[in-house]
Amino acid sequence: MSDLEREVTACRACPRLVAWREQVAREKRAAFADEEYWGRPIPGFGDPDARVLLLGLAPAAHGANRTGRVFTGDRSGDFLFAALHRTGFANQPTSVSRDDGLALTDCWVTAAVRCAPPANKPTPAERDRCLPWTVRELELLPRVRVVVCLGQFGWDAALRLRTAAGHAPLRPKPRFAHGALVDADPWALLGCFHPSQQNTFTGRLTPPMLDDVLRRAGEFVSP
Ligand code: DU
Ligand code: SF4
Repeated sequence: MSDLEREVTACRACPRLVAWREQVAREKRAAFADEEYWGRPIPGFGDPDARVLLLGLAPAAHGANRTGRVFTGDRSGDFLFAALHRTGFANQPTSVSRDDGLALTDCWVTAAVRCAPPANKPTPAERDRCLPWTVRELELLPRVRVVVCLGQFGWDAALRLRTAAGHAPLRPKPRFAHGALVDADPWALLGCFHPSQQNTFTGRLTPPMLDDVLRRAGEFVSP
């Protein structure tokens, strides 16, 4: 575990989220009653040499908050890791626990808020409090050249991340859209609908659509 990982997983800065992540970890969901929940902040995961960064919203209560790995253990993650495998970024199509052998190549996955929020909705204060962790994470990922922003929240988080890291605001403010690509220094933004069930069950985001975005990210960094 890196120093940053050690520090972030000990963070207790947001009282509401600390209470929620720990309550969920105590009460559990019946299907996971035998499991020890992680119940702490979730560090990012992947290849430290990654040129592609995937930026999500926040851990799911019974997904990453249970397993301790970003996007791991829920349907959004199942959808995402299958796509990462099809497009060559992951060595296996599933991610089920912190020690399941998953390895990513040229890709790092993280979330803008690191603790599971009630109703998947962090407050603006919680969102802003967590941002410096991602700024520091980016400092440890010097090769990142494109950020795949999952949903409007991921897109806005990426814009905040830029300014928090000392880069000038982009004018006019780029608007989120699925497939929107905004090249900028030091990294581009690439918009993608979030692989949440409300998008994947309704067909708003299909596997080919997600594959296409991930392939474009790969082509962007290796033209
Ligand atoms: O709160 P806001 O004005 O929507 O800005 C959010 C975020 O987006 C801020 O960190 C700067 C960035 N941003 C930008 O890049 N370009 C703009 O024109 C306005 C805001
Ligand atoms: Fe700390 Fe982020 Fe969790 Fe808030 S959401 S307690 S800042 S890790």
